[in-house]
Amino acid sequence: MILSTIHEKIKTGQKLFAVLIDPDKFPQKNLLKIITAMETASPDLILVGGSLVNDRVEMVVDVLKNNLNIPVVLFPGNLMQLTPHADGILFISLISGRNPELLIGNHVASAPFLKKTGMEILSTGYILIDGGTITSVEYMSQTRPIPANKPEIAVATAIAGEMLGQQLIYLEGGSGAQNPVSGEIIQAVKKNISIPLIVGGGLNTVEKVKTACQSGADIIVVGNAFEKDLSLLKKFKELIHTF
Ligand code: 1GP
Repeated sequence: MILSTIHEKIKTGQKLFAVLIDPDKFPQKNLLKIITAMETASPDLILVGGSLVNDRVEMVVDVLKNNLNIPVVLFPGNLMQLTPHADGILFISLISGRNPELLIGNHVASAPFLKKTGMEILSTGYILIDGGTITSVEYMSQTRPIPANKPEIAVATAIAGEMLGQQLIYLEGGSGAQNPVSGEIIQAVKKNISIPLIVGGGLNTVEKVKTACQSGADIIVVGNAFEKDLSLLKKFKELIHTF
């Protein structure tokens, strides 16, 4: 079970490292390269998802599952990115936004299908924080992020997510964010929830990953940085596991 493994690792003081694969950005040739890099770095989780409709989601999930022994979890940007081949799904409700389709509509539409697949459902409160520029997730979701200088709103949103029964909180700066979620916000949210805290978006240097870890992130998600430099995978893994 993915969630129970997450809890066990956190209980023993570990942080987890999740690699995000966007099927749009990884043609097959790069996918094989990243698989080789993941064999060495061995992240704790692989997330698969992106902003657009992509006919390769299932192929990407299959290639990852056939070559690696790491849980593959869907992180779908839309309903067209669902495949029963994954081990689990971040069943994301965009709780920083007020777009009803992303709060409950898509969940209703996909629930019978997901139930039938038997995959693990990880109910996740997804909180978008302003990362300095308009990111794809902000534009595609048509929701406004929480201002970066309003940690109290991020905290209130995360508490509400936990009270609603969500199992994970994801603080998102947006893929390729100019500024990742600040240490101040991560710390404030972490202090106020008791469920695991995922942080991602714009974590592209050792320093930024370190800040997120030191501030209290339990799971670090990195995607974009590896598109430019695959050697970062091993560096980030070693760093995250020193905490
Ligand atoms: C995006 O949090 C993830 O949803 C990862 O962001 O691609 O900037 O690492 P990056």
